[in-house]
Amino acid sequence: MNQIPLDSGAPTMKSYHSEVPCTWCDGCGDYGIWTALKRALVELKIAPHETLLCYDVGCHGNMSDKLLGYRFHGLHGRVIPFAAGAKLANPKLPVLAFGGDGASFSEGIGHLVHGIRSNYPIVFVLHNNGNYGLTTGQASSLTAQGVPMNTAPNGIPEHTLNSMDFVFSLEPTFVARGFSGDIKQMTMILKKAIEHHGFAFVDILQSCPTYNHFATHDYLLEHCYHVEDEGHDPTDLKKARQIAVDTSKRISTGILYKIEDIPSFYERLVPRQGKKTTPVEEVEIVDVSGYLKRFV
Ligand SMILES: Cc1ncc(C[n+]2csc(CCOP(=O)(O)OP(=O)(O)O)c2C)c(N)n1
Repeated sequence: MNQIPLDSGAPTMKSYHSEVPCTWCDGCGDYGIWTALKRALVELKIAPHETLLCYDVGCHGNMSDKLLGYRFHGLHGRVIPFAAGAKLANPKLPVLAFGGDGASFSEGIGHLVHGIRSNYPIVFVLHNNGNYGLTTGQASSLTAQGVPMNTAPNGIPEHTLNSMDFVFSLEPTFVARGFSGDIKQMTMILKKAIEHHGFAFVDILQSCPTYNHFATHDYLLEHCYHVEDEGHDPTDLKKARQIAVDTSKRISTGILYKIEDIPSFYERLVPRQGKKTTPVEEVEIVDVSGYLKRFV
């Protein structure tokens, strides 16, 4: 049965098991991200009923019924506002939002801008497969220039958006990058992102064997390196931006940037100052019939 288990014991990978079979292509990076997500939640002892997982529309969004827990599967490009709203209503709940590069850097890019600048206390995981996967390989703004795609047989005429430079221009408080073939490092990244108290931007370079023939699993395997192995200081903004942006020779992965002393959006809300309760705990039934009488 696909019911959320409410056991009081520590969660295991099995607690997240859904009987809905996966439909991703063989070799899709979504399998790795799916596994790392469950591992991160289990290692943080977060049970399926203790978190909210919000999915955009796309191949990655089809993960929403491939695991148990409270899940929301929304409109294309619109996952961030929903996740932020849910989190502000119930700030005690870890809220994670997942979106593709088509949704997040093309169609819904405005929401990403305001998610980062607002420092909403949520995790945003970018399934960065460099194309619109579900609708069969159209170019997104993160597709490499000159590469033939289904809607651009001669390659896209526009230049590729430098997503990391863009993200850093928005003054983020947490930026990480992972690779869908590295479950161990992705698990570490997701755990740190969940523990971050502001907006955690997690870019996962995801292999898409069907439509992405420029940043393949093998290419990413050969080019990615762990910043933690090179003693990177994630509080060094200048260095973080530089290693995030320059991927010409090799690709930095790990926690690239993190500062904790910037208040989140919720912490900045004046009416919430000093409140011990959350908005969902304050919801009450109000009799409005007295107000309605004014209109009759
Ligand atoms: C508002 C809206 N625009 C377009 C679509 C059609 N659509 C559905 S999935 C998709 C592609 C998703 O690509 P991406 O966000 O990169 O995620 P991926 O499938 O690669 O994981 C598109 C264009 C839609 N469902 N809703």
